[in-house]
Amino acid sequence: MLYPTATESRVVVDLSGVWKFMIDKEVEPIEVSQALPTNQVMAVPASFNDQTVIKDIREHSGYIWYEREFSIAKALRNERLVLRFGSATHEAWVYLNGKEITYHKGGFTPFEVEINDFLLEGANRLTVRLSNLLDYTTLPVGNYSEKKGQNGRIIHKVDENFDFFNYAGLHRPVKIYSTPRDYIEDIVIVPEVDLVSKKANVQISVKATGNFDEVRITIFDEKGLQVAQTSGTDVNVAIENVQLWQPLNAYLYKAKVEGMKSGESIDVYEESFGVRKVEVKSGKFLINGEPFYFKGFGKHEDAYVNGRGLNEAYNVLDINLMKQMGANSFRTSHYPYSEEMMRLCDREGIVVIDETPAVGLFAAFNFDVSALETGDQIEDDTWEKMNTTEAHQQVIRELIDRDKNHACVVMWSIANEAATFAQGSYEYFEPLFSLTRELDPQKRPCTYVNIMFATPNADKCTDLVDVIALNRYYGWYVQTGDLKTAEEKTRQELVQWQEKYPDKPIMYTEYGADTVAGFHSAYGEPFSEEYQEDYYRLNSKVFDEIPNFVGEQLWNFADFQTKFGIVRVQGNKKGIFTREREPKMVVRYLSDRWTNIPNLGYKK
Ligand code: BDP
Repeated sequence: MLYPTATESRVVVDLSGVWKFMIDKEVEPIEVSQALPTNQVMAVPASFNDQTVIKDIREHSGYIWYEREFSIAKALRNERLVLRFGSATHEAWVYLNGKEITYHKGGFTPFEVEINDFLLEGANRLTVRLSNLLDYTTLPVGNYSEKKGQNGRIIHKVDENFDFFNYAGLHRPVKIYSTPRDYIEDIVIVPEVDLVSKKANVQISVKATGNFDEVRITIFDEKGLQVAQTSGTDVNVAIENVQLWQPLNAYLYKAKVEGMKSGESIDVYEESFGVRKVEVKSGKFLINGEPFYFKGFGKHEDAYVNGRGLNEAYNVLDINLMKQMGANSFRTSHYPYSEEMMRLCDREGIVVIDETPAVGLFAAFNFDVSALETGDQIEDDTWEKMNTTEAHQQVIRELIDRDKNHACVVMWSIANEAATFAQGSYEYFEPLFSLTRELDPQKRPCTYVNIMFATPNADKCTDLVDVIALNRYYGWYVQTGDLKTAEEKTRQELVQWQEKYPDKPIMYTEYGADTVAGFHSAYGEPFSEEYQEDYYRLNSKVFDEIPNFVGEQLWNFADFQTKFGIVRVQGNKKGIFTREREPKMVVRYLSDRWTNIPNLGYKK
């Protein structure tokens, strides 16, 4: 699915701004033929939760309504007009002038609908009903329950089966874009490169809808100079002396795709792309033929006031903070991030592990991992209870459809901390990995992020992954405060993985310790800034001993909001930056380490 941009033939109308807003009390039905009966307002894009200072709204589980009016300029009336949501979290029913025009489930991927047939002259009323409910059929997974309140009103409850606040709303831009009636619907770009001759062969497939005499494709370099031109909907374009897209040294070409009629350009779309090669070979993760070392983070889309809503200034700042530290990558934990962020990463050369919203696929999820110390078997029936296959397939389709052309995306993460140690997990995941590999035109490596219970002996799904991606909390959830034993345990386990899977690269996708900014301890106690630094130092030491260890993405970039719980004080404090992006002490140590580790060739 193409990102909506203005071109010589297309106009984009941004519907961001202040919308009408209403919580659905479910006392009487809402009449979509009428304007929403509310004076409350809400900024879009943003989460609704932190904008009103009303507890009932902040914690509302159930249905909510948004509405605004817009008009379409006469000049655009004869164009094809498409209404597009960057995301609507988690389920959306969309009405235009009182008629339902589309529906979408899944809170982190875009969807769109043609609106010409529903438009009125003058003011048009756009109404959106959202649900933020999550259960065992949705991704993320929520523990859903309901009870009857006063007047028989249903009170919904979602207990997040994951460790971040269930922010919801119109999180990403809502736009109307125009195209001519005959238009370019999609573009798939697969660059292949011979690293020795520096010659690229770029396969470009165009899906054009309507009648064109010709589809013309022109490639431009970064200076705007024409590199190649050809015609067709399935073409191979050669680029000599190609400039590679490298980590932190991005180079983007532009493919200008034109639908032509009688020699005239009717529809134009411009898609940027980078040429780079990603491979997993003999325990290494290669980018452009050289071993890449991941330095970076698990993150969240999370900020004051905006919640999980798009915040481009934060995105730019976060990437600048990463670059200043010598980091080169992050994972979109635990859901697909905004398209704007993915485009920024392409531009900035930030390497991304692109994750689905499959989090919480572990029925017995809580923070008690004591079984790891006692060696007890944990009882788990996740794969009998979960009914997420359909949602999982859908989001894999939508994510690949959206992100397939991004140079920054080097790997797909199919899930975070699923019960891959439990009976039935292989049967659940095998078809999803096959689907991903089949759908991805660039055939990127795939992984899932492994939970601590899924030890080398217990895990049932490692055969499916190209890279072993581990979340480990030795010295935090286990061996709390005992970094000496934590170091031994870390080493012991990593050595086991290395021996059992000598051909698979291994990386950490999470490790961290809650740290209260400004809390110091002469004894290096847990929660202090000293402890956080000691914790990272010990991990680094072990990482450097393991030959196939190809990357460290710590948890988390910044402190973030979670649900309440006795192990959370105003959220998760494992950030190495606070939620305001002030550095904790450890940032100096990590910056020093990372600036001394090259992006390529650290572990030959
Ligand atoms: C892991 C999860 C992550 C949590 C983190 C933690 O993947 O979402 O926030 O641990 O406990 O279980 O801090």
